[in-house]
Amino acid sequence: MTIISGTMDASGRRFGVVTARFNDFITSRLVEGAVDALVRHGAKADQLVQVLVPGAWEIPLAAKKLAETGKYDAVICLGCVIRGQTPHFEYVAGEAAKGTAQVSLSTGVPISFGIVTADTLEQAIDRAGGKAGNKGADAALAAIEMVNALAGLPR
Ligand code: INI
Repeated sequence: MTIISGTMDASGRRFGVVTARFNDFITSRLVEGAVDALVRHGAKADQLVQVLVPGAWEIPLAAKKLAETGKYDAVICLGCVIRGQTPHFEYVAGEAAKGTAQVSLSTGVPISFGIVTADTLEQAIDRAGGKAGNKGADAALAAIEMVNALAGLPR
């Protein structure tokens, strides 16, 4: 059986990062985690580009525009949606998830999902460098692996 899997080598690769400013105290930690993971795996910091958008709702469009430039091997989406008293959470988180998936499939560019969806602020903190790790770093690692896995597919 032939097994195709991606290495974790990010050298020579270019990544776009789309970051929501909403809940910036969480998303800035996700950016730190993502950049640290990319650079530790060989990406050059000066080859990274970050697009800031107002909130998670706006992430898919910015990811699509970045992916369509053809300049990036993958796009990493970072945001934080925290459940409130109204159904707003469901709309924002749902569309961010659906939209990023759609962008990946329609452009063929790997888009990783580093959008924390949490019931409480504490859960979000835990996932932004706290006891549950850093979802920005996880999303960066997923992007690296996908770029290399897709590069290994037969043409
Ligand atoms: N955007 C987020 O990124 N996180 C949230 O928790 C959030 N909440 O709770 O409202 C949020 N709302 C803003 C939304 O993403 C858009 O920026 C806004 O609706 C304007 O289009």
